[in-house]
Amino acid sequence: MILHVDMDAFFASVEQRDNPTLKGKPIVVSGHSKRSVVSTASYEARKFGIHSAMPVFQAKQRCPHLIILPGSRHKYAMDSKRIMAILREFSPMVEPVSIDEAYLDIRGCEKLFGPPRTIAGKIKTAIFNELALTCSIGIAPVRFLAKIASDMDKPAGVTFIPRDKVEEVINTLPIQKVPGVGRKAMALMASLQINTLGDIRKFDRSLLTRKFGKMGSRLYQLALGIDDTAVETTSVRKSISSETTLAEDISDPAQVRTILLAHAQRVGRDLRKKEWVCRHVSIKIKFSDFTQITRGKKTPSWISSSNAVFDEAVALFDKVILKKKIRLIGVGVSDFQHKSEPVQMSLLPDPDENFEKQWKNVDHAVDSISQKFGSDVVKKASLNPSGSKLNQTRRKKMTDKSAVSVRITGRVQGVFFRAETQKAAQSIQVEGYVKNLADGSVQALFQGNCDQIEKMLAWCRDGAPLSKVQGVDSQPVAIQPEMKGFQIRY
Ligand code: TTP
Ligand code: MG
Repeated sequence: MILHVDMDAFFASVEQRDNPTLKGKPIVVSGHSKRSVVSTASYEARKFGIHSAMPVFQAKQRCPHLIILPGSRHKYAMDSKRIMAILREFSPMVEPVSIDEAYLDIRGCEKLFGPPRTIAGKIKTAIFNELALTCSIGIAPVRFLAKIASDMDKPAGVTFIPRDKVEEVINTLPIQKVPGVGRKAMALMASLQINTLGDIRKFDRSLLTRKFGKMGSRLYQLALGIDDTAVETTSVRKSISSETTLAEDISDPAQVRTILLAHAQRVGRDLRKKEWVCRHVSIKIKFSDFTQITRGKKTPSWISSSNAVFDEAVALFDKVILKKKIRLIGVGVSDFQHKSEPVQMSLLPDPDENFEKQWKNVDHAVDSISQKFGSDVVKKASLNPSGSKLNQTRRKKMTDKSAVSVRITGRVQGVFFRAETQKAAQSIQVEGYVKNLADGSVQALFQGNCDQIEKMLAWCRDGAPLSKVQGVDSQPVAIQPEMKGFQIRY
């Protein structure tokens, strides 16, 4: 069976979720100029006959109190990423086809998650719990019918077309609903009295091909319930990266190096987990004015040790002339191959070979400890230059106030996680904030005495009931004197 998942009024729903005062109101996402068209309309606006691609001035005429929002592609892309990640928890065969829709081949997943309708229900719940957004799902034995089905009961509906209902659906399906049948083809369809997909079967294939070209032959197949288009997954990852938006903008190169090291460790760990080696390292820096640069280089040999990634990243960073403060730092690797694949050996002896071997041993030890106890347990000494500041403070006095900046990765970007974190923080009585970062992780700042902070970190590691925490990295930061209570920031 194939599932087609399509988000409901995607851009508009994201806006309504992030600003509850927009809930239940007619809104559109679009530009404000005379020439702008609606990219999407909330279901409340659709009641006025407003739809995608309609000029905004016309939409305004239909609904004078229409709220027009500029939207943020970046924000929608982040939600889209999270949606696709949720879908991949249900099947390895996921094919995203646009920012808000994807096909899933659920063959073989039924033992794990139940029959198709149950899987669809679980997907809807997972997306809603994590992102507070609704979707509609179509289920059918072939791809094109799954897509058609997802549109049959919008919003928030699940439509199942079982095998024995396929013929009935085809016989009654208006031909214009078939993907690919545009306005031009429709005129010809009318002249041939083709009103439903089933009507196609009245004609032979060669006539359909003559009249409609390639599409004619495809329609002939579809009318017979045949659609060989498989769900294509592009499971090969092209890059691995790790980045953080900093709690405060920084300009101290030593601090930047510490952060580069943390990212190199994370990226290196991912590489080794997959048993890959890489040939390209890059860094990304976003400045306080939101301008961004990336710098990359091919490495002299295939690498997988965190230290080698770090060295390349630092070499790239050292060439950057810093004129502005930095708000985001990231490290990425790409150009992979499996570590067992033969590599072109250098003709000259590699002076770094022994060095790389030593680091492999260190990485191995760090990876196995991280796997057992979580990624924040072991860090290279240079990450904690003064031995953990948190530990020092604890040695001094457990009741001393301190603050830590925390990055939590995994399936954590959801309203629930933020709300649960706030609740936990309030009950443990730490001050601070929690917010989602654009890369899908969560950033928090906890401020309180050391045992309160430890409790809070332990809570994060265990995670909220509906989340899946993968890593909790904490770094001591300066105490924020103005902080009062614990807030959710957006
Ligand atoms: P759609 O899935 O076509 O529409 P939708 O999700 O807004 O509404 P529905 O409930 O009917 O599925 O498109 C997904 C997003 O793509 C949509 O929210 C905005 C964007 N989009 C455009 O930018 N321009 C367009 O012309 C269309 C159709 C969509
Ligand atoms: Mg949609």
